[in-house]
Amino acid sequence: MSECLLALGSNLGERAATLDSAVAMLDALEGVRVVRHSAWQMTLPVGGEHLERQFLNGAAVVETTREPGDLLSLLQQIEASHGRERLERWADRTLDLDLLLYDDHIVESPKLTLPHPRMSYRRFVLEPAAEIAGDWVHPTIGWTLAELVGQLDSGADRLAIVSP
Ligand code: A4P
Ligand code: MG
Repeated sequence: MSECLLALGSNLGERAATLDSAVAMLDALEGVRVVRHSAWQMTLPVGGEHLERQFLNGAAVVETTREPGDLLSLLQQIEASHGRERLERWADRTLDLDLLLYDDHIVESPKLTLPHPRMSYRRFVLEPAAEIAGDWVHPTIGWTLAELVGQLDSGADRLAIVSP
């Protein structure tokens, strides 16, 4: 059994209902159990000229017997079933499900990067993630999620190198 951390986001349609429904669909999958999820937080869109509306963001801890690539495909099927269209990158979306961490796996493949490459410096990801998994150590940075979110808050003049 592996433990994963997921990020959820929605900025189109009935956002809270969409995130609730995504959690229920995840939990109903064979070999997947949602252990806990964060509160849903309203956040301002970060980056991307095609992002115009406020997001509802959250995180979930999931136990699974599915392999990482298999789990990512299932996340994409749940996105599609909520009307997610991939017209351009970083566009408004009904549902985004990202795989942030899968145990302490480090993966670099065309379809999947683990840990998620942008998780360590985004407040809309780290705050809900730290709420439910603050002690989880980021496998390449070596800091806990609580420490990473604390770093965002401290405004300290430090730089974390997060990818080559
Ligand atoms: N992919 C590789 N690794 C992963 C992974 N660990 N988890 C690939 C999920 N997907 C992964 O993703 C693009 C490709 O990434 C996929 O084909 C998958 O194989 P996508 O979901 O199709 O497209 P996207 O979400 O538009 O792109 P991306 O790069 O995932 O965007 P981000 O980084 O998720 O940023 N502001 C706020 N406030 N809240 C948000 O939720 N989200 C974004 C999107 C920008 N600004 C935001 C928010
Ligand atoms: Mg995504």
